[in-house]
Amino acid sequence: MYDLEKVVSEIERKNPGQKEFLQACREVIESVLPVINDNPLYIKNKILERITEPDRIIEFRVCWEDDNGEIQVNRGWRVQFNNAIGPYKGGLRFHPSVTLDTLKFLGFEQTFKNSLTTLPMGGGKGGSDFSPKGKSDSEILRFCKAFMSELANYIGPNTDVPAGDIGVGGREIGYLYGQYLRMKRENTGVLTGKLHGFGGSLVRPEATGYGAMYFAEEVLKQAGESIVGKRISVSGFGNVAWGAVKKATELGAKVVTISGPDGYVLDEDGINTDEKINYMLYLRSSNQDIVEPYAKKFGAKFFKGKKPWEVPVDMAFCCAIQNELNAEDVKTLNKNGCRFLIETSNMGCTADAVAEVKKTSMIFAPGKAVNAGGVAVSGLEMSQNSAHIYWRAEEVDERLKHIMKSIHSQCVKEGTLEDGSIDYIAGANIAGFKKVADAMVAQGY
Ligand code: 2IT
Repeated sequence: MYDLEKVVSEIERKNPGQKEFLQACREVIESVLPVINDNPLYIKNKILERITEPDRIIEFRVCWEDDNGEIQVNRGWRVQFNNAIGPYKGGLRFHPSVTLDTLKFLGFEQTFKNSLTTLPMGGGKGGSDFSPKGKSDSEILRFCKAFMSELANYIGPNTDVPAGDIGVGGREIGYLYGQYLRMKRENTGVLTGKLHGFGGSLVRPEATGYGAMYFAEEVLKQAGESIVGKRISVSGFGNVAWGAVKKATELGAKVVTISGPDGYVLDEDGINTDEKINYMLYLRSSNQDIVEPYAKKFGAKFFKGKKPWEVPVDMAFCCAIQNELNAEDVKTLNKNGCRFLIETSNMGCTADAVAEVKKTSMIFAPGKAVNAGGVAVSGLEMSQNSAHIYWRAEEVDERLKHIMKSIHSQCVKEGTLEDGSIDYIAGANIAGFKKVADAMVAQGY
């Protein structure tokens, strides 16, 4: 029999100082420990010890020349976490906050998320401490070439298929893929999130945000409600927030906030026209990491240095970065009548925030279920690439909807409590875990 605190302190001893990885491990283990303690095969096969240890970590130096001719040195990683159910799959993050700790937590989460999608994908994550902020297009190109020159040795369409994440969008994926093609001369589609003209799936750019809304619709349906007329706050302004705002508006909800490191925008009229929604794409491609220009352009309010959680809403979607929403924010949301907290970024809520939500009647949906639509459509991109075909947008969107519904059903199946309410955290963790654990048992050590 495993004891939670003993297990967690052993992981802490093995991974000193890796707070985010430990936070992610604790959350999953809390949910799955009863399942493990109940299954002699999981215990005998040391599944818990094995599943919290990445298969391997690749760390490399990335040297590139800036526009002044000066050599810059960054660090790059690929964490190949678990390939029991399919090739390693997960994004690349370029952000100054990236450390090995960050990528281990993301790779760990990705393993269970990918399992939930129903598609055959293992878990991986990579990236660099490179900051795209203020960089010119040629600097981004030179960095991407240097990064891929090293990474290309470790990836392949049946071994490891990276994609985008924070700081890595269509442009960066294009540059990375171009370098891979120059080196390997293999059009196998080894990265997902490519532009449509060279193998990218339609709906991939929208997929994470759309998927989050499809999942939220299921949560609402389960609670006997509808998304129509709901007032929503969103944090972030990047790819995920963009897709979420677009779909929420289309489904009849009203999104009133977006945010950046500079503060948040409150648009009481709703971020609801093509011009407003597409302006988010402009903000992102400008590489400045700010949202204030939106307020100036559309006559909305801007709150410098603040987070959007103080705005009264029915539903809150955190779409920016890990640990962006804390216990105080949950208290404020709850006090102001918010009833649904939909974690859309990876581990967007601190452990204290999650504990706080549990004290309220708010319904909480965890990131690894909510945001799985992005990697799911990446999986669909892999299928299209290996079959050398393209699917129509409607077909991809239909499959995405189906996958999000299936993730919701898995959460209900594994997370329904005695009183009939649903613990979405337990549901997602247990469902995601079981498939990977069973594969590991079947494959031996
Ligand atoms: O966190 C995520 O799931 C992603 N960044 C997307 C990964 C992917 O392979 O599409």
